[in-house]
Formats: sequence, C-alpha cells, structure tokens
Amino acid sequence: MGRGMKRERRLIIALDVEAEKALWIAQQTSELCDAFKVNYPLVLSAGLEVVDRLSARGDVLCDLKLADIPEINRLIVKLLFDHSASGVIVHGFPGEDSIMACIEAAKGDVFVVTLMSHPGAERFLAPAAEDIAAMARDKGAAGIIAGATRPERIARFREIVGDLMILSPGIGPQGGDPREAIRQGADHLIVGRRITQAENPAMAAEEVLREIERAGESL
Ligand code: 3DU
Repeated sequence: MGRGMKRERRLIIALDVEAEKALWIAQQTSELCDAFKVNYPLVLSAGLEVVDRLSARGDVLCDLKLADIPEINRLIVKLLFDHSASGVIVHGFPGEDSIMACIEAAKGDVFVVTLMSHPGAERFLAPAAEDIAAMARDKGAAGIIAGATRPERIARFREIVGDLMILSPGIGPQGGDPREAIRQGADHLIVGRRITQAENPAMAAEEVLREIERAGESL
C-alpha cells in the first residue's frame, strides 16, 4: 500500500479469525483482494508478528480504531508500521490532534472512521460523521471508513471527501448490500465473515467480486 491503497479488486478481506486460519485464507485469496484487514481479535491472540507474516501475502490494514491522546496514538502507529502494516484505521472523534499524530507517525495510509455500520452508531457518530469526514480530508488522511448499512450517507461522504478513498464495511451478516455501497460511491468493500466463514473462502470472495463488478457496470 505504501501511500496509496490499490484499487484493482475493490475488496478488502477482514481476517477476524485465529492466526493459522487467517494465514490460510490469505494464501487462498491474495489475488482476489487489494488488502487484508486485521483487528483486535487476531492481533491480541497472535501478536503483531501476524502482521509481518500476512504482509508476505499482501498489504495489511490494521484496524485498531485508535482513539487515544496524540502521544499514545503515535506510539501505536509506529509499532504497527514497524511490523509491516501498510495502513491503519483510526477513530475521528478524538479530534484533529489525535488524527494528526497518526498521520505524522504513519509510513502508509491513515483511514478515519466516520459513520460505523452498527445500529448504536446512530446516537453519537451519525450526527458528527460529516464533520469527521471533512476533518479527515483537511488533515490529509488517505480516506475514510463509512458503513454499508447506511448507503445513502456514503453518497454525501463522497461529496465531502472528493477523491479520497471510501472503504465500506458492514455487508453480509450486518445487512449492508455490496452493490448499493458501490453505487453510492464506495471504492472498496471490507468483507469479513461472508468470506472467512464460507466453506470455500476463495469462492466466496469471487462471488463478492462479481457483485462489485456488476454494481460498477450499472453506474
Ligand atoms: O461483519 P464482517 O464479518 O464482514 O466484518 C466487518 C469488519 O469490519 C470487522 O473487522 C469490523 O471490525 C470492521 N468494521 C465494521 O464492521 C464496521 C465499522 O464501522 C468499522 C469497521
């Protein structure tokens, strides 16, 4: 990824599984996605070495949704890039100094969470999400995260962030429709369980890729 996430497949696979399974899925799907995403369940159980190991198969986006004071965010971001991360996902609500600390410490892309995909995001994040997206744009983030469960909001985020990347999680078990997220302006879908819980993850990834392509054609 360096600075600049690939936009070839438009799919990021969320590896919220134990380490050996994550490495096996990465091996099966490395040609089918632009990056792998890791989160606390994998990193806390396997350690940051799993990021180094996955990075042999593709770009690794570390979704630790950092939300701390600038100094602690900076230390964590440094650790992640020392372990071969290609990008990080951070929360926007702690404010611009916390975001800036991440951007300054990163040796790759920083993505800022705007509106999450779960129902509870309605109360605090939904009213602030557009403001957060504008801050991400103004501070030099590579892109934003916007849930696929509220696709109409993605169209508005696109107007705000221009050509920054929009990565959209929340499809499959969370109820978001991949085609709708793409049509409303998402660059990439982040997909976890629909692929990782499938009997054949590569086939499940190919199915998502076909949906992305069809949605792109109907634009
Ligand atoms: O629901 P899935 O199994 O496809 O996993 C979605 C992943 O994306 C998971 O790692 C989760 O932490 C992340 N994510 C969201 O689901 C929603 C957000 O708003 C941000 C990240």
